[in-house]
Amino acid sequence: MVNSQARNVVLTIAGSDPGGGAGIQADLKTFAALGVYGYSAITQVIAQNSSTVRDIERVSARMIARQVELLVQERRPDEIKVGALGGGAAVRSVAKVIENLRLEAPVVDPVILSSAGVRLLDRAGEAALVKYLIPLAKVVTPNVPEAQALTGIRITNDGQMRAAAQRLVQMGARAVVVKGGHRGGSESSDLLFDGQRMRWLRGRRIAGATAHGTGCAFSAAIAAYLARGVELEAAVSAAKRYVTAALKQSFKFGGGGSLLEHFVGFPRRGS
Ligand code: PXL
Repeated sequence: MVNSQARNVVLTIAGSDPGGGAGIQADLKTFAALGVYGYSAITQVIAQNSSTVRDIERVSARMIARQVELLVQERRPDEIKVGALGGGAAVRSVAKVIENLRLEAPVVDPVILSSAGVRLLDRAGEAALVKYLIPLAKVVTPNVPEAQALTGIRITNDGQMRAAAQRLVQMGARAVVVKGGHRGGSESSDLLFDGQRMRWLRGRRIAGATAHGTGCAFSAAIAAYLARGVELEAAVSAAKRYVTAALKQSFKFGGGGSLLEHFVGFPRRGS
């Protein structure tokens, strides 16, 4: 037995997807696949499978903070990823615990809607995200609908995507990746802005890929690469390559939605 300070530890603070395609479960698989140890604090328990969200029970703001506090007592995480939070009280609680314990600036995936169209953050939560959590973020990773909701900028072209990225940095994020996948078309290109430089991460849409939880895997992978000491731009590029590979290998159970293959390149049973 070794007392291993050498292990890289990433904490995810997010909702539970019992189907394992998104949320906490997707984050933990991503962390494992990328060689970092995963801590996880649950913000909401969601009854869902790969295609349907049926019911949501929020974990109290106090209980969210408690989970984080006890983990941090034992081992301070090298990086933190924040996903679906539910409401304003959870957002404030997460921002407060990060500030009070002087934790690493988080990778914030500003999840508002699930892929099934159900709200995973209410209106008060959106306002709290802008007020308390975006200003703490090391990088924030909205898709196009989230970037529109947070900035009020309508996005249908590259210029508007750049404007939204600039706005999110003005709102206090150190860096932002606006993910272009929801724009449709044959491309799926993302835009990284770190306050200095804009950089397009070009990608092609993968035909027929409908998996939910791509945003979860993407932000979790960014946090994992950062924990391994990779700098931001390289971490974001590597995360995009990881999600692309996981999407190419995605699969379905019966008639459900598709599920990412988080363990790309690992041996497995079944096809
Ligand atoms: O992909 C957004 C998302 C985030 N978090 C949880 C989810 C989903 C989508 O379904 O279930 C827990």
